[in-house]
Order: sequence, then structure tokens, then C-alpha cells
Amino acid sequence: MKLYYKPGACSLAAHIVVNEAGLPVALEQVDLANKKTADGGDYFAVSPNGYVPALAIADGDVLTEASVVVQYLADKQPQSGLMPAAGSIERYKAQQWLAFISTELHKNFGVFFKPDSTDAMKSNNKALLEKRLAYVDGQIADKTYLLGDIFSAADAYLYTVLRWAGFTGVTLPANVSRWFAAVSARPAVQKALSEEGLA
Ligand SMILES: N[C@@H](CCC(=O)N[C@@H](CS)C(=O)NCC(=O)O)C(=O)O
Repeated sequence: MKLYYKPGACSLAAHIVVNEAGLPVALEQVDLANKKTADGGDYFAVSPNGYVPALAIADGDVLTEASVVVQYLADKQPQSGLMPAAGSIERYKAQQWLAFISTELHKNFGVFFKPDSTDAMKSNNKALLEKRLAYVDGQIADKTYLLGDIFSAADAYLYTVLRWAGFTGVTLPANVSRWFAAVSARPAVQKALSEEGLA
């Protein structure tokens, strides 16, 4: 398998899951501005929407969408506990978090990275993100990780998008800050940051 990534982008979630699960996955950095792979190839030929992450799997198949790529990777190593068993209520809870992170957080951070975003758009999204983070704060008040005591792919995805809070001016509430520090301290997370030149 090969993971196409950009340092610090949402592809970091998949990279963290790769490291947590100890999977043999090659990494290839993408030049997103020019849509080029590391060897100068056309990234659109890998991923027609031109965004990361993309995971090349067997037989030339490619998976995209961070919330799906992390599940695929986690399921390659079920004993890691990174995703609960398919069909269990815990699995749906994990998917509920992944969908929430994708649609309520990840997408709403996007405005901060677009050159044509106005200050009003950024201010609006900052307020919305902080409202959503207040919800997350309540949910994890008595938990170590999103699903309880076990680190999951949803934590990897949430950590990845909340790394952007610092440079977008979005404030993390207390329980989320505590959770963020705990995730940061995980060796697999530090390894991923280091491999992406972010440590
Ligand atoms: N729907 C995709 C969105 C992925 C996405 O927004 N990727 C960003 C980096 S975090 C990207 O590659 N942006 C470059 C672009 O869209 O040209 C997902 O959920 O994975």
C-alpha cells in the first residue's frame, strides 16, 4: 500500500493510523499546488479530485476520503482496536465521530486555507468551530479518548484537524486541550509528525 500525503494536511490522520497499527505502508509526498507526485507524475491520475489523502491498495485501486481511508487501514489490523468490529454499536459510534469530524470540523477549517476567504467568513467559521468543540468537550469530559479508554482512528482524525486550531485562532476548550496533549504524547503520533517533518 502507498499513502499519498502532504505534511500536516488531513492525510496525517491516515499516517497516524498506519503507525499505530504498525502497517507496512509506503509514503509519497504530493505537491498539491502543482498536483504532482514526488516523482513528478500527474497526481490527478492517482486521485481525480487532486486532494490528499489517497491510499493506493491492491490491483491499482485507490481509496480517498480521510474518514474512509482511516477505517480501511484500521481494519487491516483489527487487534489494534483502532476501529471497533463491523456491525457493533461501537463501530457506529466511531463512524459517527468520523462523520462529525469530517463535516463539522474538517470542512469548516477549510475556509482558513483558501486565499479568497474574507475575514467575515473566517470569523463566522471560528465561532461555528468553537461551538462544535464545546460539544466535543462535553462528550470527552470523563473519557481519555473519544470512544473511552482506547485510542481510535477517530482520535487520529480529530487530532489532525485540531492541529490547525493554533494557526487559525480557534480556541480549544479545557477537556479538548487535555485530550490533545495526551494524543500528542503517543509515540506513533510523534513518529508520524517526525516523518512529515513537523516534530
Ligand atoms: N473530502 C476529502 C477532502 C480532503 C481535503 O480537503 N484535502 C486537502 C488537505 S487537508 C487537500 O488536499 N487540499 C488540496 C486541494 O483540494 O486542492 C476528505 O475528506 O478526505
